[in-house]
Amino acid sequence: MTDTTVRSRRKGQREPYTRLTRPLVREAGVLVPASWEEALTRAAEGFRHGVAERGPDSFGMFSCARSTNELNYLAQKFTRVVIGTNNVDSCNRTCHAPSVAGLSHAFGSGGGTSSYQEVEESDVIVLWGSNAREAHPIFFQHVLRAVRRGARLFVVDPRRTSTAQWAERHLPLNVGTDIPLAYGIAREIIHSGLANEVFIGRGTEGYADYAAAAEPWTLAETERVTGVPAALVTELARAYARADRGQLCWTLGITEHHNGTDNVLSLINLGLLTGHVGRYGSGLNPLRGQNNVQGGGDMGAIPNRLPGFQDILDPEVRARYGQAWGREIQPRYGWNLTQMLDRMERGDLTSCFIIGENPVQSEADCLHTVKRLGNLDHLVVQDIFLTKTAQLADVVLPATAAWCETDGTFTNSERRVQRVRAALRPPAGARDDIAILCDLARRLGHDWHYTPEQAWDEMRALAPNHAGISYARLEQLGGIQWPCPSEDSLEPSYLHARLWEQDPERRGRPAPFTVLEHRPPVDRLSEEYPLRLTTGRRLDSYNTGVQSGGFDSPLRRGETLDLHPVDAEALGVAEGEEVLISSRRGAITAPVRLDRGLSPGLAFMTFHFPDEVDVNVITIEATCPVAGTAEYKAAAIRVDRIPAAAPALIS
Ligand SMILES: Nc1nc2c(c(=O)[nH]1)N[C@H]1C(S)=C(S)[C@@H](COP(=O)(O)OP(=O)(O)OC[C@H]3O[C@@H](n4cnc5c(=O)[nH]c(N)nc54)[C@H](O)[C@@H]3O)O[C@H]1N2
Ligand SMILES: Nc1nc2c(c(=O)[nH]1)N[C@H]1C(S)=C(S)[C@@H](COP(=O)(O)OP(=O)(O)OC[C@H]3O[C@@H](n4cnc5c(=O)[nH]c(N)nc54)[C@H](O)[C@@H]3O)O[C@H]1N2
Ligand SMILES: [Mo]
Repeated sequence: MTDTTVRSRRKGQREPYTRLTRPLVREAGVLVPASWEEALTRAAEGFRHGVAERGPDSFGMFSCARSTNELNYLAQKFTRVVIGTNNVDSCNRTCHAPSVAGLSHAFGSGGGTSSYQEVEESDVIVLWGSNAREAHPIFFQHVLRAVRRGARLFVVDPRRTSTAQWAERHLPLNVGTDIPLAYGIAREIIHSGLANEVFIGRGTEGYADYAAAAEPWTLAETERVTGVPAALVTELARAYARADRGQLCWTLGITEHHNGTDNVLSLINLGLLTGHVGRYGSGLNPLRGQNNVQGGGDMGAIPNRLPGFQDILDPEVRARYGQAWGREIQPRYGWNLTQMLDRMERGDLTSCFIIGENPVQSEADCLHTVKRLGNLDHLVVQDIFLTKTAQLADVVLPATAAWCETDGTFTNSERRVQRVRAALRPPAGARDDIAILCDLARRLGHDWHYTPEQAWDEMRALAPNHAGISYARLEQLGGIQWPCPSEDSLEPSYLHARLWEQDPERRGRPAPFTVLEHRPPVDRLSEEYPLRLTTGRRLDSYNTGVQSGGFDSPLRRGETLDLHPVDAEALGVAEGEEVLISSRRGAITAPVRLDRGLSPGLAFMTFHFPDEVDVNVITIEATCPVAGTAEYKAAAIRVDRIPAAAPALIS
């Protein structure tokens, strides 16, 4: 533990954040109210100055996965055209970037391959590292409909979550052992003669190496490493392989690891092995995080893709967009969010525009993030609340809330674009995200005037997979899945049917199996830090709690350290007792809650109450080298009783 200050405040209901209704600017170190005119001028001048002094790559944009596709389209265009860099990203980096990386590696496209309707009509559903009952409650209704129809539900999670309680079988694996478990399942499928030879022969490559790599993962070895009883491994393997329609859905239990992309690939391997992809009812689906994080990436608010998920390194693509936008696109990938934070530390990235993100509380090892943001010359935050991140800004711009106060579209985890409409009047003084962005662009020499529909139409004229999705059609059909290249037709609800084609020409690039190595969590358990902490969500709260923390709810019980009763007893702590929780990064305090759904040695916390218990002070920033996502799901901690004299420590 390097920082001995304990970060916790009195538990209980925090003061609600009040909606931002006036711009703020920093004067003599303090944020003070300002007119829109002054705040916008300061924001724009800061960016202009930064670019003039240090070039466009000294700028970074964090775009908002809560806001509309139209805002995300314009945020990436602002970055690429008004500023001239590809440094644009969003919370997808903390979340499903490994899913996008893994799926594009295998199939050339980063979207989930199936649809909710197909999930309802499938025979076997595997929810892997996903607590959908609490984190995807709407999607979970589709799962339950399938279960009522007789589908078999398997849940792979170290904790017996409320999702697992609905499952026919729960596979309680040790944190960070997903690759061994996937290999054990694969070997069992292969040895039972259940591999889908037709699909493997037609649609894949690299099978022999993969099968050889699975060979050491006998049932005994799999059970030893993962902790999952061999009988459950066999049962899942056979059920999934024999299913006529099998759905494999995953979320952060898979992605939020130092090897998140490898974890995703280990599940894709299972889909390829069984042929559960590329046909109706079978699919490989990441259930995405924030309401429009799928859309944000589709719109190009990521450093390596232009709208429509088109690769920036493709010169033809770049030329097309460059021509339409009147500025050449840089022929290289920008920095992702993780890299941008690193570049702040090194002094290379000096001005930053954060729209609807709260990295001060959401980043792993967040005290480090605060230091990095503190290095910036110019920070502009556009949010609906004065978050802890906004409190560090030079200029704060009050926005309207996309989900209820603005017009536009969102895209969900089944790639379905849907209209959203302003249903509430925004508080006086707040301005629409798009209007603010246009105003800033105008101050920087670009005559931007966009309605949401104009932004959308400009985007779909450039992005072939969105070309057929007009507002009129969305109105008429209630929602349309991409790809949708034509206004006259609809594509099937699932992707990659080509992989089943007999004709190699039509089949195109085969999907590769990937040979993977098991690499356990970076934060090793030791005598000093003997417990495994995993972090995640609860139904009653949302992310850093900015939007969900400020009102009373009979459901919400505040932050706790969830422990198995066996550990609590060994530590001599009782339910409700406030304890000291330390990792190699820092320390916090929280009351203990007993949970028999955990296994001994495993603890759980959320990150929903950071104003009271800032759990990201103790999480580790070890990141996936491919996707940049941090290992939020595996920290090593110790828990100590707080001696009577210790409260003086607590700040
Ligand atoms: N109510 C609510 N809903 C939300 C959110 C919210 O804050 N509140 N946030 C939204 C966002 S941004 C996202 S990204 C999604 C996230 O949705 P989920 O990923 O479902 O949520 P988490 O609770 O973070 O993690 C899921 C599970 O991963 C398990 N897990 C931990 N380590 C491992 C491991 O090594 N292997 C496996 N297989 N599993 C492991 C945890 O025990 C946990 O139950 O939810 C979205 N929906
Ligand atoms: N320990 C731990 N930490 C985690 C995770 C974990 O599992 N464990 N999960 C990670 C994941 S998956 C995610 S996605 C991140 C989330 O990280 P963040 O995105 O940084 O956190 P949120 O609390 O979702 O903050 C979203 C912000 O958007 C603002 N906002 C909402 N709507 C609008 C709008 O329409 N316009 C504008 N301008 N602003 C708006 C909200 O007020 C809020 O400040 O956290 C990550 N952090
Ligand atoms: Mo997320």
